[in-house]
Amino acid sequence: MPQQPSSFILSMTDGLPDRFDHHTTRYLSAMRGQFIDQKAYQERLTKEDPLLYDVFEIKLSEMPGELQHGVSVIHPGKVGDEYFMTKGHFHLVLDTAEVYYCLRGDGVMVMETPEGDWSVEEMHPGTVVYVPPRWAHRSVNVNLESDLVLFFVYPSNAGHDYGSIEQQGFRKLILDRDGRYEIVDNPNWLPPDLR
Ligand code: PAN
Ligand code: ZN
Repeated sequence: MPQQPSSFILSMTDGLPDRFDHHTTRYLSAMRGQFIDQKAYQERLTKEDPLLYDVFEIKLSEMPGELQHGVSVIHPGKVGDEYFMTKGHFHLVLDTAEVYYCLRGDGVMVMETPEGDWSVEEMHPGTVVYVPPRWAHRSVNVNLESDLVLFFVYPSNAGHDYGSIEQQGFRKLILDRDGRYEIVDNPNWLPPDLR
């Protein structure tokens, strides 16, 4: 059934929506294999299983033409030198794009095409990031004191392919170096000819 017109409010103080239908939580335990420092990952996990991010979504039909939208909140922290981040994905319908609007905090959007082209866009409150069709995307919180809060919009029929980027890895890692973020080559990245 097509969607009825609707609205909700994003708080001007914390960026959180006053209404949502879906709340997804991703804990450290769900991020096995995502962080480069496996030892630090295991050590942390034996002590605790922190919440890395929340996603609040308004539930819509997946009919082409609808626009899925919501808010993701990536909490501050690191595993080894690597900042807390989302899993990241390609859209299953590869030719679908996404728009992100940063409401709070400081972060980067790490993006990559199936051919291995890459891009890293900085995000601060007010930044709009356009993720073009075909680009995998991952949000990284580079501020260790604050949540990174992002509003996003994408075609409802886009779907999520987590497997491809999980298998090949993102080409670039975002690591903390003396309190600043650095973009570093991922030694485990599989280039297109080796996949
Ligand atoms: C976002 C992401 C959200 C969480 O809604 O799904 O930020 O990231 P992961 O899905 O990679 O865990 C989006 O990009 N949707 O398409
Ligand atoms: Zn997406």
